Amino acid sequence: MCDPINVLVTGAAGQIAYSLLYGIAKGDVFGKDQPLVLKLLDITPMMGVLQGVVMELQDCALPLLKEVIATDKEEVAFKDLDVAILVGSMPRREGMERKDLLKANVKIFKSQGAALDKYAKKTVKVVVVGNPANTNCLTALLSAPSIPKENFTCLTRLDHNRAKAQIALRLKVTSDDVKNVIIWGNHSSTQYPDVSHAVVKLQGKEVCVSEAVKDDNWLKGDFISTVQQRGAAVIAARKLSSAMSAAKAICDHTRDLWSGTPEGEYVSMGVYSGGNSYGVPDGLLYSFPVTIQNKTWKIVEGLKIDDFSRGKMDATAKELQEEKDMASEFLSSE
Ligand code: NAX
Repeated sequence: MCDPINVLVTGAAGQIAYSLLYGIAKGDVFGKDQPLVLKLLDITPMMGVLQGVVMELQDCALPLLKEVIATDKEEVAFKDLDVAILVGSMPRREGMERKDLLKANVKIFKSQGAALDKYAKKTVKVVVVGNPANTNCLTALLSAPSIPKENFTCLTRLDHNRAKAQIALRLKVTSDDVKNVIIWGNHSSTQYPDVSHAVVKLQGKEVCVSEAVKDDNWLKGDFISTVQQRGAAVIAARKLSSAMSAAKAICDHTRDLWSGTPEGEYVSMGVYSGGNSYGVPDGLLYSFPVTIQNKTWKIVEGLKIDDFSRGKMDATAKELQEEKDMASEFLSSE
């Protein structure tokens, strides 16, 4: 067995973490022979609840879990990290303006970015989940100048999995028969779920999703809005936001970052745009199709973009630019 790695989950007393921690601790993400130390960060009023989570993790009696450290202190949580999964954020309260929400989150992710910069390993891989995920990720990245920008990613895998699942349900196959769907842009209702390059396995043969579905109106209409609005639909039905599926998506995202993507397959991930791919402006944290090898992601280049896609990709970039401008204002005034 190798040395344990240090993995942090923030928002550890929350509902996504409750579904996520077991998967990580039993080896679904870093492999069945990778021991780990789990660090759990939440805010001070949640320390009692967090102790309950610690007890349950202990009671799972998992061989890979060497130690659990629960804390409300960033200097403890961020020390020597190999992986940081930032789930905790300020939730939107009733009547709260988008601007106020952004401001509260800039404060959190500026502080956590600075803590990464100061205490974590320079090789740390950072996965931001807490919303607004793309802009929170950008805030953390900008606040951690000594860590490579490429080490920061944000979660759009839940949207990616939702898109796969909608196609699979429509074609009466399983999700693993569908590959290379893309989520472009922001993890918000402006995201663009795109299946123009996706393929599906039907009777042992790979065919384009558009040929298999044979309904362009659906693909350009209800399919897109169903994926965009899926989070709201889950809240309406469950009276709580997605947790099980979010935890699964975080496991998928982090496992791929750690071990790579399968040959011939790409996944969606929010990453730093250098301004050289698909006309997305430099400096946005935008979801692209990526492949991963040796713990390094690469944007899939050269996919053909038609006018319909172009419009949707630009609209979500515009929203991200607005969020970025607002966050920058708060970043400099904080
Ligand atoms: P919960 O409200 O159940 O849990 C959040 C936890 O974060 C709470 O325990 C809270 O005390 C803690 N927290 C707040 N501020 C903190 C800070 N500064 N440091 C450490 N912990 C802090 O929310 P949950 O359902 O678990 O969702 C967590 C976040 O994930 C939300 O922001 C949510 O919007 C976001 N999501 C993002 C998704 C994505 O695809 N990017 C999908 C799922 C989810 O909606």
